[in-house]
Amino acid sequence: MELIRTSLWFRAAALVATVTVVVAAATVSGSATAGAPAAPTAAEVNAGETVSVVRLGPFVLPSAPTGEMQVNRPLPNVPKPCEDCYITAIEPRLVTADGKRADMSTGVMMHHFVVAETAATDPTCGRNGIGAMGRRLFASGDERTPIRLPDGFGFRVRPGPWAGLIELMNHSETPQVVFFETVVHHVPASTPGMKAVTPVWLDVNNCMTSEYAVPTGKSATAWSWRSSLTGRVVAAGGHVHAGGMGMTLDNVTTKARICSSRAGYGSGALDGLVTSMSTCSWDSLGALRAGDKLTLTSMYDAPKAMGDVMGIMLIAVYETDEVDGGTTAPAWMGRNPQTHVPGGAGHDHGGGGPGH
Ligand SMILES: [Cu+2]
Repeated sequence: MELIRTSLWFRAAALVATVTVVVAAATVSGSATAGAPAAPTAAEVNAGETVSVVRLGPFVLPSAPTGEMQVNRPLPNVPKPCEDCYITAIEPRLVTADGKRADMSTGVMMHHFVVAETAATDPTCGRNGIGAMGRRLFASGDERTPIRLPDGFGFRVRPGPWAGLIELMNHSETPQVVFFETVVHHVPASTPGMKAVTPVWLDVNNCMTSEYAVPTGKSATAWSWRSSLTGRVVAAGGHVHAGGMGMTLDNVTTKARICSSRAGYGSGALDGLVTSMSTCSWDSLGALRAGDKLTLTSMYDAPKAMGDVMGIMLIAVYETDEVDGGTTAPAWMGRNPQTHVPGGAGHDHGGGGPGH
């Protein structure tokens, strides 16, 4: 994936990856939208779960004398949190060497992290474009959305390598060293009753750079996919950039809303930045049959026209013929995004380089 558009690209120092098994509760960045109900996240450690922290880094971010410094690199071998296990929750974070949150309050932006199973084929891209890296499994933007699957569901970790991509930015005039971590909850594969889910990546500009253009003001951009899977959607979470209101996912064939993922915005040093996306997680967010048309709609209220925003939703599908099983998800998980987009959204952080 060739996204290097700055001469200031810098190859980071040798990558050291470690997996630490932590038995205590995970820490969670509390960024849920005030007052709104939230889907279950990685905040709690459920009975039988082990929590592992997969740490990537250090990433050395040089100072940004001309506005921003970018580290954009493939990660050919991302360590797995466990083997022969199910992942039940994931929380991404970007931290300094002493474990403090690294973010735009000190000029650091977590642009994106994507991890894929290299031996598996991506459900929506095949091996085309970004699908060359394999089946996309999990991703994080600067909002660092934690996701928890409903009780009894898990992503089955299978033999074979994982690979990733990471892009980080330093907008400050001070060099910085950061680590990317995923806090992963998992249970052994032998856990009775666990149901495996399939990760499916839905994207307004799928298989390519994921970037698309929005005009000034309100816009809704739709993208559709004919499902190749039969089952139930059990989890979903979106990703938009500054200026985004959120996104919805509908099964157009059955005329059913599956999930609405709303953007939340920060304040103070994080003013104008997306700091949270709501997620949906339930044992049935909606039935899905092979051939059904799924439509993703990405909504922006942009203070200016932008050429490089994103609209991505990752969903987890429990493949089963019992598509009408499970229980009905609470109505708020399907509500339209109604987030107010602050006036500062979409501004350049230092300007000149790639957008965010
Ligand atoms: Cu993005």
